[in-house]
Amino acid sequence: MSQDQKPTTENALAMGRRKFMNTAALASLTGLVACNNKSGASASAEASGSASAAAHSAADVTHLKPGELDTYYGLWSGGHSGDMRVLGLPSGREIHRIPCFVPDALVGWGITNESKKVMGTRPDGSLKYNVADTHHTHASYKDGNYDGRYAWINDKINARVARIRLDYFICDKITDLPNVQGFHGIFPDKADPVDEKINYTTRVFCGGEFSIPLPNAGIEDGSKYRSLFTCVDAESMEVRWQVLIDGNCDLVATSYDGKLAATNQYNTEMGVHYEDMMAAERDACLFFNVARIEAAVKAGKFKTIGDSKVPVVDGTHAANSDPKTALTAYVSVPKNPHGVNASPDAKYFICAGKLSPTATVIELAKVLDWFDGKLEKIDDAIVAEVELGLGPLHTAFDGRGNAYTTLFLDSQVVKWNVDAAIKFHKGDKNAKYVVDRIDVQYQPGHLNASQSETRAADGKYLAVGCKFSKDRFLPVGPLHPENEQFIDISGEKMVLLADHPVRGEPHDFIIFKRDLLRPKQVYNLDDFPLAVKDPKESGVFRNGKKVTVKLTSQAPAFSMREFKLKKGDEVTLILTNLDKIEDLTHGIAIPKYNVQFVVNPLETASVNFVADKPGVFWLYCTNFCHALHLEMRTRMIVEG
Ligand code: K7E
Ligand code: CUA
Ligand code: CA
Repeated sequence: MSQDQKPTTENALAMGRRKFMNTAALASLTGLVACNNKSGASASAEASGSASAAAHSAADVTHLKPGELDTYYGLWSGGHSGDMRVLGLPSGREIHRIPCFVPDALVGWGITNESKKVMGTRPDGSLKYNVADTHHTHASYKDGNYDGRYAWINDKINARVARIRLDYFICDKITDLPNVQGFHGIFPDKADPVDEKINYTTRVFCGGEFSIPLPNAGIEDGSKYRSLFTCVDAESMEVRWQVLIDGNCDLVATSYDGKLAATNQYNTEMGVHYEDMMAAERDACLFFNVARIEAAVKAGKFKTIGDSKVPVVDGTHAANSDPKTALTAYVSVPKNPHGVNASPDAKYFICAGKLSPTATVIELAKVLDWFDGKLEKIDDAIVAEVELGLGPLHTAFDGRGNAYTTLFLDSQVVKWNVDAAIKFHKGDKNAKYVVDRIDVQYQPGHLNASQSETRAADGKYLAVGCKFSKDRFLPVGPLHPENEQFIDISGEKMVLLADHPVRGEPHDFIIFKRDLLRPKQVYNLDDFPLAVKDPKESGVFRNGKKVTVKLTSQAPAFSMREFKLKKGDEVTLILTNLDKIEDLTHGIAIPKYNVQFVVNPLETASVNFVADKPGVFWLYCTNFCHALHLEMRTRMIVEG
């Protein structure tokens, strides 16, 4: 195969089509085409029929036998659903959805007092926000690998960051970022820049994408708008500090030594119209010197903005021209880059060009040299800038020196070798850096490989989030699902294994080995201050109009068969599930009162409502828990 170091659209497409035939043919011969579209079927008809045994068994890995467990977890952003999805891979089965920013009727997220406290409420008790747009999810690190403590996910709409506890797979904190709009990229740090003993995540960095007046007043002059880069404490979830910057933030990456964080910038022009945002030929990858920023905050070299008490240091060009004191460094990157990813060998950040057909490789040691006054020009930290194809967006890694970049416009993933790209950039025009290309269906955004963003990148699987599915699934009207594709990257050539429809719009995800997590399947009764620890504590406790109803569940009954209220009572209903057995969840619904939530084994949850409707109401269990599940009811009598 000829090496296309400078791919034009035509040769990239022509080449891709050849590949597509091969891939589709392989897929058809391994049975995948049974549920596939006609392009796959016709391709298979023309195929020579020489699918290798290796490809066959590779495809089989996505089809687990009944009862078999997956070997990887995937944490997927839920997109507009405002939740996090948990997948098992390689099968791609969705196992769980963790509600975060948006109510979820299954578990009663946004209904129970406990979940509303996490989500945030207005003074009248209603939820502060009902919508979200999650893009990026990343998990906490230790020693350069996931440690199974936490994951974080962003809400772009309302500039919130949610933390997920990975022991119980629940969202336990949501933090609003002050003075930020369009909070986009997020990445936890992997170590402390100063204290070597802290080899785990203690900070979460958040990129503010949209520039606004600071503080936000209705000012039309866009040249007065700025963006902020925010650091959130991983444990307390308090906002630690912010950096005022020129341009904007998009995606975020962090170095393995904790010294550097970076964000790619597509709007260094600080334009307010999209034409203006594309005016310059180059934008930037903006580096943050974490230790210096924290020293500046400690030394009181900050201001605050509006009502926020968060220290804001100055990271603009004007304040950071001297490398010896600079908090930030702006590395020039071609036209409206998208995506910045850290290579698992800890050496490089790679920015994809988006409007430029290139990827830019930045060597982190050289960025640190610049901060130390040992590198004259910050742009000399660029060690490669190579053409990959049209519309490069995001990059993943296999731990064997190869990078995989999505090409949005070419509808491809290109596999390329980083060292070869560096050699090519240095002048060795024989260095063949493009290793393989594969067509994907269609227009890929994010991709990620198994363990990609860790030191333990294992180069087995690659998932690709395709923004358009077009003809890949049964038609369901105008709103198409997206197509998440699964690719085997264990060999020299990529092999497409499976398509999965997914509701919009996940953007990003991570994939890691299942033994990195040890989830708990039963709660601890003592973790709930309101727990009703014994059925004998059940009852209706009245204090004037304020009434507390304490209830427990144990299959197949609630602790009270009935209870009485008076019209107008302000009720807090507390339910503890005293069943201790794994998978024995009960639910409770109150007809006409808009209440439904579940309690998992040894969990306690509560709701508030006003008993404003007299009558008889059957509270019933909503999870089929027992042969007598249908009989699991409690009569609530509201006297008029
Ligand atoms: Cu990570 Cu979609 Cu928010 Cu790229 S963004 S695709
Ligand atoms: Cu408890 Cu059904
Ligand atoms: Ca630009």
